[in-house]
Amino acid sequence: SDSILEGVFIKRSQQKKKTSPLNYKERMFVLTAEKISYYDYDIDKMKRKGLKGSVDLEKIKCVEVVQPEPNAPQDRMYPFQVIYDEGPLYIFSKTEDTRAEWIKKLKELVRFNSDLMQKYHPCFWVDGVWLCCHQEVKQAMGCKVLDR
Ligand code: 4IP
Ligand code: ZN
Repeated sequence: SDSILEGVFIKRSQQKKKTSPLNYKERMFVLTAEKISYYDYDIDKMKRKGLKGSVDLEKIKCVEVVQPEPNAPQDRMYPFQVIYDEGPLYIFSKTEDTRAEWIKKLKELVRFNSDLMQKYHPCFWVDGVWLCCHQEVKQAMGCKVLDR
């Protein structure tokens, strides 16, 4: 269906397997009423290439900002998280305005989802630990209450 928002962002690998690497890739993100998809992106041709992944909006439980990493590089200053059953998808915007626009639109689209989270983790999950609360289980209950 029609795209609502499109943008080029950096994403962190979701590390769906214990052996998955932690890396960052530039991807073209496309938001529709049904899902958020990300594609390989040809910078020179400014065109999207192959589909790399997608998340069905109905599976999303939370969309929030993330505290940037200490000493974050310039292109990873404005992270946000899309939480669904697989865990967090971390996306990095180059500007605060673009991040705010995406979060606002995503929240609108998922606001009637079942199982929206009451609590979330404001910091990253890195190397087997939540940097906010130091819990060592990826599925651990969030440590900060969401005020909706
Ligand atoms: C890949 O690393 C890419 O970062 C993938 O991102 C990512 O998939 C993989 O994580 C990770 O192993 P290599 O390219 O070095 O193999 P992309 O799909 O954007 O290329 P995700 O799930 O983040 O899309 P796992 O967890 O899927 O293995
Ligand atoms: Zn936490």
